[in-house]
Amino acid sequence: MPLDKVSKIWMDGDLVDWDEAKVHVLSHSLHYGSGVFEGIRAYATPQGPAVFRLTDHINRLFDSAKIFMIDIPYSSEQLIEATKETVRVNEVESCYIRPIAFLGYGEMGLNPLPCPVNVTIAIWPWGTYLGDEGLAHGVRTKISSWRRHDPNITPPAAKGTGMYVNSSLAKVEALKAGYDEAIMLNTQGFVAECTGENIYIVKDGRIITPPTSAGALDGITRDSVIDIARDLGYEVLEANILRSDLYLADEAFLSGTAAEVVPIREVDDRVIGEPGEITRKVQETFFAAVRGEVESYKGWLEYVRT
Ligand code: PY5
Repeated sequence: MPLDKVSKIWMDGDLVDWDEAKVHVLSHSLHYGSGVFEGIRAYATPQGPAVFRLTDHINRLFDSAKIFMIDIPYSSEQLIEATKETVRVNEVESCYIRPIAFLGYGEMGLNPLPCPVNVTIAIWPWGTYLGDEGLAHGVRTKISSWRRHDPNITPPAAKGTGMYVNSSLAKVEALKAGYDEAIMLNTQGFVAECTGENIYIVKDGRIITPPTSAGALDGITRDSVIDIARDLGYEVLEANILRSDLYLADEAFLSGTAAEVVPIREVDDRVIGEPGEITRKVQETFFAAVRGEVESYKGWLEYVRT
């Protein structure tokens, strides 16, 4: 899927032309995966584009940076404003937003501390990550043979660029085997998450999602889904899930900024089926919330036009 270009990318304080947003081949992060990033979406609303939980995403970027001891040379307020400005100047109504803080040119040793820190914010129109068919009827998933990060090998709480080689290995394995997405177990064998999404099962009317201590990212969509589900009157539990719990689930779904809220229709060829009622209600409410149609969730929207 080629990228749908827009006009400008924010680069270290300037808005530069899309085709000019380039970095040196000896950038530290290119060699060692030493960057941190975020995935954010802006949705069309009657008041113009609204960035979904922008402040929470930028705060998580700073948390990831703290874990890797990357000193971002901007304040969170500056990056929030820069994100809004980037959406505004590109004149889109909705888009995906990718801020990244990476270590640039200057040092090639493994010690990242002396490296310059560069920050860019790019946006582009991006349809739902796992496809419209998946969104409507659910995706086919496979448990990966690759295990998720162990917290004492690489910290799952950080969105570090290099950490995504683990996701890519699992994603390719699943795609080559004819599935849409991989589910990853942690080193203890409990379900952690998917390659770029959190995971949930529904059993006997209750929603269960793995805790962050199982290796799940503290997803911002996950946090929204938990709030939405509880407001709808469902019980939500953060608890360890076994792969057999996935096979025997009444319903299952995943969530993430890029993927949004997507039903799971199969796990390892065990059929869960068409999206169930709880999945549907949570999904519908999520989409209504991001579009500004639910009064009580309007606090999640950060408008780019003032
Ligand atoms: N788990 C992992 C490993 C993730 O990378 C993501 C987000 C999530 C969970 C969901 O977190 P959130 O709800 O805060 O988005 N993944 C990125 C995204 O933009 C990158 C995907 C290509 O969705």
